[in-house]
Amino acid sequence: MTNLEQRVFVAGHRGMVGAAITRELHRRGYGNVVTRSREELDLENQNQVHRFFSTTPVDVVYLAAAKVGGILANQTHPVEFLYKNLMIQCNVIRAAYAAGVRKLLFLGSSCIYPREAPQPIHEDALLTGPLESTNEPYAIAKIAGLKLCEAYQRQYGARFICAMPTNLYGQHDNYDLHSSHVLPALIRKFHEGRESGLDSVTIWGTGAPLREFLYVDDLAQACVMLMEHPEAEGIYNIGAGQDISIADLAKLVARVVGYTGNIVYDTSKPDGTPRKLMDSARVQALGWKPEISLTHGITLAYGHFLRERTQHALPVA
Ligand code: GFB
Repeated sequence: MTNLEQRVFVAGHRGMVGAAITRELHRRGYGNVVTRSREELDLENQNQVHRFFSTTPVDVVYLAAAKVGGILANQTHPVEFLYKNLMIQCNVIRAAYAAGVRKLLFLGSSCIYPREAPQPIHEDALLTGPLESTNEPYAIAKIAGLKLCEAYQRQYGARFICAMPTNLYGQHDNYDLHSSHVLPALIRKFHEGRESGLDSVTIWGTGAPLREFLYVDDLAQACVMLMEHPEAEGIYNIGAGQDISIADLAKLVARVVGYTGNIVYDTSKPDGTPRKLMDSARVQALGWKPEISLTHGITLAYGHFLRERTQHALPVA
């Protein structure tokens, strides 16, 4: 069977990452991509997940379904970030293996690495020190998922590999200011600041933390490449290779959006980890590299924001 003939299940196809992977699969000519909405299949429900895999032929799984959110959502809903992610990944990984799936990609996050990990962060830094407290429950769930994949590989020889992306943004991002990540939040805040003629827009923390941002379509290309590559195994960091301070990011987003007022810092909000730049040499050695620059990516994301805003009125902040 060729790659393009494989029956591919993308779990979480309505989320930003799952949607980008689904687009990338279609772009490459995959003809048998299986998706299920949350209403059709509740991935937190073990019985439903087992029934799905025992009745639906699947060769390959992309596990992009997850409870995700920005720094404040992580801090205020630790139960959901820990519990939901553990349930989804345990159900999908176990049922997929039981049904004969031998190739799976598990999506994690750069926050699995220790807060003080040497920069750029290599895959070997995993479990070498304490985690950042604002997202520890989410990180622990993702580390558990990664270890479950490693265990299936070690015990049963399954090709369950793990992609650990840096901070992502792009089409179908979450623009709800209570739960979003920084980049979509800045797009929305500066857009609304410009529209309303505000003198100042408030952003969180000190502006000093450094973050690395990758456009989600670049991630999707890396994911499909990893699943097609005959030698890919283990954990792969997937990042853009450069970081930027939140203060400089804010200036860049304001410029793309056309906001010219002041930027004010609310230092009662958390900064989170001081820096998390990833070493992505492992995935690059297999032939992947990011193609979308930060400025171009923000321009693309702003275009999607404007379209998504017109199509489905965004909730008021
Ligand atoms: O993207 P973000 O929420 O998450 O925040 P993390 C990154 C930085 O941007 C923090 C600052 O220093 C925030 O204080 N920031 C400034 C803002 N203004 C805003 C704003 O309006 N909204 C938001 N959200 N941030 C997340 C983890 O960490 O990264 C997740 O909590 C996940 O678990 C994700 O790993 C990739 O980068 O700090």
